[in-house]
Amino acid sequence: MQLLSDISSQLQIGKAKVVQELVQQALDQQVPVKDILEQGLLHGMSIVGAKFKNNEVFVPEVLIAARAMNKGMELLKPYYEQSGVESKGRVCIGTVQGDLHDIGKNLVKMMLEGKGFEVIDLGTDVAPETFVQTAMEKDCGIICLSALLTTTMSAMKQVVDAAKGAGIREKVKIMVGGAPVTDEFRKEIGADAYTADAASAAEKALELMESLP
Ligand code: B1M
Repeated sequence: MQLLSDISSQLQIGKAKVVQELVQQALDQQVPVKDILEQGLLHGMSIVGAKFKNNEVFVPEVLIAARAMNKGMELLKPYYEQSGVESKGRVCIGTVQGDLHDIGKNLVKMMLEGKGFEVIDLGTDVAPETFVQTAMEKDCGIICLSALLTTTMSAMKQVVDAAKGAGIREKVKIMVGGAPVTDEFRKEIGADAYTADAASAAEKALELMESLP
């Protein structure tokens, strides 16, 4: 569909305002929200990612594309929200220490909110102690961790260890995700769940919440 491919190509050149306008047009034309996200925004971002890898574009271009992606996502957010849904519980989410990538984390947050969770967003570059302290103070049933760099994945284990150290490991579930993360890695570090995408993360969170003591 031309409109979706326009969203993708305008995102790739970082035209945040145009992306927002096109997303709004697509919504007005009743294009399914899932298609706008996957065939428009995520498609554009994956092309930027491939070009970044091949040194065809650099950090500034990626940053402006990411800003356009986040702007587009803002308009989709209300469509994932459910009104009048009873709270499914509280979770905290963040990108681990040393890591500034937040698009995937924001998507997971949006999907969790869509399922009725109350989400505390700690942002990016979050210290292990901050996750644990927040979970304790705000009574979060799940800590959600995102990492996009192979060099920052190890910070996920630090969160698991910090939760053990604080004596809350039995009371809180820990979910991990992000492009370099795998289920094997999840097992290795002793986290409770791994999912490959944001929609499955929200589904998994519902299951985990039900299994809490
Ligand atoms: Co960065 N970067 N980046 N970057 N960047 C990657 C990740 C990289 C793969 C690009 C590449 O070289 N091929 C590479 C990592 C290589 C590696 O570690 N193996 C890389 C690098 C090297 C870097 C820098 C080191 C570059 C530099 O400075 N030389 C630097 C690091 C900065 C830092 O974090 N300390 C850097 C910087 C940046 C920008 C700031 C420019 C920008 C981030 C802007 C922002 O996020 N606001 C950026 C971007 C945008 C990317 C790429 C192009 C796109 C990432 C993205 O947003 N994808 C990325 C290349 C790529 O992925 N192809 C790349 C879309 C997003 C929806 O996907 O986050 O994977 P993702 O989320 C998915 C799933 O993973 C899952 O759900 C989402 C889908 O539904 N998911 C979860 C995510 N979290 C989850 C949590 C869950 C469950 C599922 O449960 C809790």
